[in-house]
Amino acid sequence: MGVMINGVYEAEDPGHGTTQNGAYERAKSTLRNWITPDGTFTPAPGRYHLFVAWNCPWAHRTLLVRAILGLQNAISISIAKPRRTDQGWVFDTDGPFSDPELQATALHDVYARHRPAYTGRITVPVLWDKETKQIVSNESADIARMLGTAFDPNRRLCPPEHEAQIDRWNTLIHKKVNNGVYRAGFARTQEAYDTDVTDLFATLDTLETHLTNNTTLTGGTLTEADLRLFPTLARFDVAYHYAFKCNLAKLSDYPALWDYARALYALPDVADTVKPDIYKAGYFSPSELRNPLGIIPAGPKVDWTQPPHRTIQVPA
Ligand SMILES: N[C@@H](CCC(=O)N[C@@H](CS)C(=O)NCC(=O)O)C(=O)O
Repeated sequence: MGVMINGVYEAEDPGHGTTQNGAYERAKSTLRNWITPDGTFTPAPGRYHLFVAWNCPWAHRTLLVRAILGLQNAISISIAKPRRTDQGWVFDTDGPFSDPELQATALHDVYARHRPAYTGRITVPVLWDKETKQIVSNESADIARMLGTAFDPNRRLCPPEHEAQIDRWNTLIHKKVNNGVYRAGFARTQEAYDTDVTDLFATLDTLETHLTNNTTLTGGTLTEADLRLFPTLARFDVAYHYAFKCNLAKLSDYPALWDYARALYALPDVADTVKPDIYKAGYFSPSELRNPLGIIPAGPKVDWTQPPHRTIQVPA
């Protein structure tokens, strides 16, 4: 973990994210502008660039919206290497983990290009504006919503009539599932871990019941809420179950959730965003507290291609 202070990247930030009772608190995103039809940042194909890492679940939600809406040509990407270094997220000079847009060697260079005296955490995803050469946003929830609305006038992934329901699912799932696995994995006391792991599995039980009776979270066609749940499900068995001690059950032990996850995986272009070996490399990175030697476990083998029993429709 690291932080940038007045444009200088500091590798060590040992206190990051832990409160007095040992519970993990995620830092708030600081750059939160929006793409709108009439503001500084207008929607235009080719104007924006996303900095991501395959293993980051927050980046994954933005990649899923981009894939489902077919925005791969409209929004270019740079993919950071799965393992962070003492420079945080880094890029190679060429190959799949290089940065074709700014030729940055580390993500902190991108933040420094935005503001030379930047102070704050250096996180993916980052949405970059090639025209004004600045960061639009480093908050994945906002990026997912703005790609799904500014770049799709029909708001297929967030139809106004379902927006309140989508927001309710997003709030629950963010707190108890997307961030819940991190709270369990980063807890520094038994009490904090016990609370978070119990909340996580209680919420998975709720989702299992809901998805036994419904094809998707809103019950109809795919929405943004499903794309915000999926990144945690995609990482669950290969990463969170072991690396974050979320081991009361595996995803594959939940018939409906596992079927739903495979139905999402089967949607066009979604499989291209799922990288189990990279999840393992990232989540089993050397960590003094969780995995000092950085050894990556061999299993488990998860077969995402088993045909699901349900079909999820992408809204036309
Ligand atoms: N609120 C941010 C959180 C993003 C985030 O925490 N990303 C992680 C990777 S999964 C990161 O870049 N961490 C680097 C750090 O905190 O130093 C969002 O959802 O966009």
